[in-house]
Amino acid sequence: MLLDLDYFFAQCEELRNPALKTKPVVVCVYSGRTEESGAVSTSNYLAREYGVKSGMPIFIAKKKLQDIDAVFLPVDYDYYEEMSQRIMSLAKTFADRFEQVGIDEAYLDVTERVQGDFDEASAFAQELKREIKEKLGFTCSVGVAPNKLVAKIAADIQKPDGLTVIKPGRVQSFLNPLPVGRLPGIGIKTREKMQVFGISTVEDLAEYDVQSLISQFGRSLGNYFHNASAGIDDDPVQQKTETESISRIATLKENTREPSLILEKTDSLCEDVHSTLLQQGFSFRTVGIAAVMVDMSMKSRSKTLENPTTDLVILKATLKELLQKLLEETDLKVRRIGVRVSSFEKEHKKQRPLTTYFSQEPQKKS
Ligand code: DCP
Ligand code: CA
Ligand code: CA
Repeated sequence: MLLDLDYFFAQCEELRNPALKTKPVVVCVYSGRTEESGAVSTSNYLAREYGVKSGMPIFIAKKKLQDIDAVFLPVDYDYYEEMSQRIMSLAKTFADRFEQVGIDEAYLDVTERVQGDFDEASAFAQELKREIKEKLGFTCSVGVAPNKLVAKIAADIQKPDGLTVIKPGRVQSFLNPLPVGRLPGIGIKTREKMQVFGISTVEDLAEYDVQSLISQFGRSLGNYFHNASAGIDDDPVQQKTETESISRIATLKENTREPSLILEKTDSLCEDVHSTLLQQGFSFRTVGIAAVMVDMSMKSRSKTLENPTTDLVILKATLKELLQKLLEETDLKVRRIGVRVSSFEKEHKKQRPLTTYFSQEPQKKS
């Protein structure tokens, strides 16, 4: 399931002041240069009826709502964050695995709970929506589907307060008529390019030869577009752990660009990070390198692996690859070097939340 809260910032505002509910409400990020400069963060659905949209300059929104009893409010992120946390903690109790993506959105893997039954999943989604509404006062839209990609698209189909369930056998017929721009990762530029090849709907994309897509967009994007058009996505719902990253940084014996000297250090940092990982029962997916150069400037690089791993050999090899790329970007010598792993998943269940280590010196081993 993908859960997305409706007109989130504006709904937060309505909740704290119910009198707003009958008026167009526009939440604004004022840039402070002039009284009206800045952009619309979001608006309630009443304001949207007048053509107000996220990202629109405030003065245009004001023009659209001229002579109308509309309310313009500045963003209050702290308050929205607090509301988000309450809703997400409740939603989390509905999932086998829960992955929040952004302030008002989360994926819930409920496969085990509903034993793979989509009718049951549908009832379960209704129950989730009802609880969020009754306990916290918010409406949301939910998409239920065999994977994250389709669930996300489904959630966007019916808003606000929607529920869209796409059973496995209906994925292709659901996607076919949609404009390609509904697929995540297809923005205006890609859309225009595809238009030239006569691709405007997902069906057009699905029928387009994959090799031609690859030659136009490169292997990885070409394959992604091809799979996405068939509703194929095997990205798992990834439950984030409390610790977000583990990192170690150390000063080199001398300033150098010699890879073998730097790798000696990163290898020992990797070993250190790795043993902490094992103690905490995490596997990682993202590996990063950071270097402080002789002029004290910072350079960093990171890579996200296809699958989570706990393998020290992979960690070291990825670091080596990243170091190479990093050195290609500069002529300066390296002064300090750091290793970071993140995007954790729990390997075993019985872990407690533990400390986060940011930029600590490695402890000397005696
Ligand atoms: N947001 C923003 N600027 C944007 C887009 C979004 O500040 N250009 C903020 C305000 C939104 C929140 O992020 O309330 C969530 O974004 P959504 O895209 O989910 O939009 P809404 O929740 O506002 O509306 P919808 O009902 O369409 O989901
Ligand atoms: Ca939303
Ligand atoms: Ca959203």
